[in-house]
Parts: sequence; C-alpha cells; structure tokens
Amino acid sequence: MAAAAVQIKNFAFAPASQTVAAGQTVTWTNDDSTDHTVTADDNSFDSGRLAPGKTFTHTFATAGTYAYHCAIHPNMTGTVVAR
Ligand SMILES: [Cu+2]
Repeated sequence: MAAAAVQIKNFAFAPASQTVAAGQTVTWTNDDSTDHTVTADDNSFDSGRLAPGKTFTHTFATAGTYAYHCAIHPNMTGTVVAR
C-alpha cells in the first residue's frame, strides 16, 4: 500500500482532502516557512508544533472521516477519509 502524503504550504494542506485505506499511514510535511500543527478536530491526533521541514505521521486504523486543522491558524483545515 503506497504511503499517503499531505503537503503543508502557503498556509494550506494539500490535498485538503486525502482518501486512504483503513490502516494506512499519512505523512504531513511542513514545506512552509512558519510553524503549523496537524490537529484533529476531535483531538484523536495532534502533531504539536511542526517547524519548517518537519514531518508528522498518523495511521488511520479505523474507517471514517477525520477533520483536522492547524491550531495556530484555525482557518487551515483538512480532511482524511479512511475507507
Ligand atoms: Cu498553521
């Protein structure tokens, strides 16, 4: 199963909606010039502050739709759909 990736750049998550298979791991990479976080709306995962160049991984063991945001910039939102 291929790894799924989300890039953080220009104060946005790309792709904003990432679909994976249940059990798959997603890696976020902060390619921006400032800190961001990857924080689940239900707090089921949280990267903490991610400095530029850092990565965060989370495995989505259970199918579902997982909304997340950046705790520093709440207008930054994304979704992972695991199925
Ligand atoms: Cu941010």
